[in-house]
Amino acid sequence: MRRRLVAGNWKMNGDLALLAELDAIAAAAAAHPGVDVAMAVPATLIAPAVQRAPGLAIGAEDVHEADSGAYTGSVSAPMVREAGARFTIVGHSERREYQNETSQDAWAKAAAAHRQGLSVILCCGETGAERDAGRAERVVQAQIEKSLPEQANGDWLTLAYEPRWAIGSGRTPTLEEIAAIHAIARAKMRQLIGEAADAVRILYGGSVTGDNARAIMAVPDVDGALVGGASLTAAKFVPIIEAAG
Ligand code: G2H
Repeated sequence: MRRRLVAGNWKMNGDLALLAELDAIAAAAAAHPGVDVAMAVPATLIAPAVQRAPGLAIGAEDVHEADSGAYTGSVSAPMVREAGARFTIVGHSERREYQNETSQDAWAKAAAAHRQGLSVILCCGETGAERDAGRAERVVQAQIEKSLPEQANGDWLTLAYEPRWAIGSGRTPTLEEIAAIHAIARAKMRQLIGEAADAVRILYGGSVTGDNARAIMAVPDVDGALVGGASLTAAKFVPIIEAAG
């Protein structure tokens, strides 16, 4: 039985003042012990977020694949772990789009994070053009094939399906479209890591709100949500936790 996970992703937003939102989010998480709640924040906010909300799983939005070295501006898995992160996102579509990251990069980053004992949310998802061309399923299968670490299991890895055209757009796929991709993602993981795939959670991400979360999380093989815009305030994020509970 997979526990539901509701994970926020602040992206390049937030400051020390915004950490006050974590108080009500942590309270909602405590009130819903059957739901795992996590929040990925900018690297500079990890330590103060952990201090503000010690009961909440605070994570990073990305890590470099190397533990250290001459990579100006990058942040490594040991660094975010030392700051108090318990997990990291890797392979987010905004990293793929603006930093030209590939599925192979996501694989290496996931492995680097796992070496440090961090949990990983590994993202995949097709572009609008790929969906329009009828290639969504094949694209997601290929991304999983290239990015899923061989040693992946549900103890430390979560997959997130985020159709790029749904991110921050207010548009979401139909529930049938979500179900279809989650089913092929599960099948692809089974092919790659066998029965361990059954314990790997698959989150849906892309314009999740308090209004659509309940219906989306009722779809088979949807084990929670990765939430961007609606994670920036407790008023918007708490209803998603409640919908999962
Ligand atoms: C997808 C999602 C969170 P949003 O990127 O990762 O963002 O909920 O704003 O579409």
